[in-house]
Amino acid sequence: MLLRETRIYPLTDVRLSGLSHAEQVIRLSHGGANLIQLREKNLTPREFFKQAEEASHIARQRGVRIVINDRVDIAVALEADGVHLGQEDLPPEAARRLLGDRAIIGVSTHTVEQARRAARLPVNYLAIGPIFATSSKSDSEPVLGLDGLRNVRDAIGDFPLVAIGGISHENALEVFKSGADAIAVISALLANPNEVAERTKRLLALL
Ligand code: TZP
Ligand code: MG
Repeated sequence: MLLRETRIYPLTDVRLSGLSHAEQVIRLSHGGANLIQLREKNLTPREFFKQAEEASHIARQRGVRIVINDRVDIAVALEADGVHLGQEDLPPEAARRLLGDRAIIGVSTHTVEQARRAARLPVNYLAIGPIFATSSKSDSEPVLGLDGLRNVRDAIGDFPLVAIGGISHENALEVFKSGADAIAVISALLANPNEVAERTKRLLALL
């Protein structure tokens, strides 16, 4: 199963970290991350493609899997391991046709109902969030809290579930206890570029 050996699922953020996608992959993988999502909301598609290409080469050398946020075209062009889709991105069925059976496809959900629906789609995991308040996503939906996370877990049985939004070293364990299989994180790992590997290592050691 996809998340069996993955507890933490870092997302890259060039603005917050001040680092290229490749440099973030290097530091996160030094800390022990084995599944990383390249997320880019500001660069041009061409610039993102170039950075994602470099990051993918490095990831491959290190045995790290790469999931591309939003851009199925870039995932196809790079033969990336997968793609992560929001509620307004390409439908997962279409992404599956483009990427094939072996690709990792994940989908963002924000309510129990969305999660229930997503669990019937051809996807490998659901992300649910934001669990807590976050400043890493400008248009984020209402927070679910740990109760909301538990409700989602109850609604989807053992479908692979990634929790996201405001997850830190302080609350990560609670998030797992409330039903997450893995946690997706940005600021807890990337807020200080000099501490990325160390924070990643420390987070993994807690879980
Ligand atoms: N989707 C829901 S919350 C979020 C995304 C991309 C941002 C998570 O960032 P952080 O810094 O870990 O709260
Ligand atoms: Mg999206």
